[in-house]
Amino acid sequence: VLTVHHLGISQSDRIVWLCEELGIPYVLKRYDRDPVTRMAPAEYRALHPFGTAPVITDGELVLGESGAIIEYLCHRYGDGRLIIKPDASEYPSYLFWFHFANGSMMPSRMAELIARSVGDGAPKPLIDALCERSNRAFEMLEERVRDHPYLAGAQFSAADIMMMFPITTMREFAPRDLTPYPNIQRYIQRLASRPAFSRAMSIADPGYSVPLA
Ligand SMILES: N[C@@H](CCC(=O)N[C@@H](CS)C(=O)NCC(=O)O)C(=O)O
Repeated sequence: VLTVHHLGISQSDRIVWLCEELGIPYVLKRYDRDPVTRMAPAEYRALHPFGTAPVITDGELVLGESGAIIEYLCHRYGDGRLIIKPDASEYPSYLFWFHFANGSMMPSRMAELIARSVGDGAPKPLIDALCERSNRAFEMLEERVRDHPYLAGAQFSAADIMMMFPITTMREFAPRDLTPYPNIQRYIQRLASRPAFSRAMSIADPGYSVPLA
């Protein structure tokens, strides 16, 4: 049986959302973060050598990394739905944004978080450069969703599932005022209005409301 190991208020909510979108049966196992460090508890770490969320288990298989899990589930259990096919004109955009979410956007958000938390302990030009990277990511996204409802274009895809966390829940850790980004605000509302999204969030983190606005 497919088990989604969900660390509370984390990137693993993507996997619950994906399963709800695709109607894939799964068992949810929820773990709370360590109350002091906010890191994954020992029980979660023991699941996978890297020990970060998300992790799924499927029979003998233990798989980590959001992007890998999403591709695995879409292909193995979802008939390739939510993946844009290589012959589609939107394929390169789909690939770019799917990978940009975790390959560049999340690292830039993490760098911003660290730069801001070390404060005076780091040279200001370095802090500015790190924050500027994150600014660029938001500006690019703002531009992309100006005329496209979804990252791949007209069609909702796995790239949108990858992108939601860095622009919503991640703002709890690395604050970001969305006032300068009206298109991103509309994009977030568009994704959040999907029934599978609200269902997934109430299953994954009952009582928590994802910062949308
Ligand atoms: N690129 C990884 C990032 C995983 C990651 O950093 N997850 C965080 C949750 S948002 C985590 O597990 N933090 C707790 C810890 O590191 O102990 C993925 O998408 O799977």
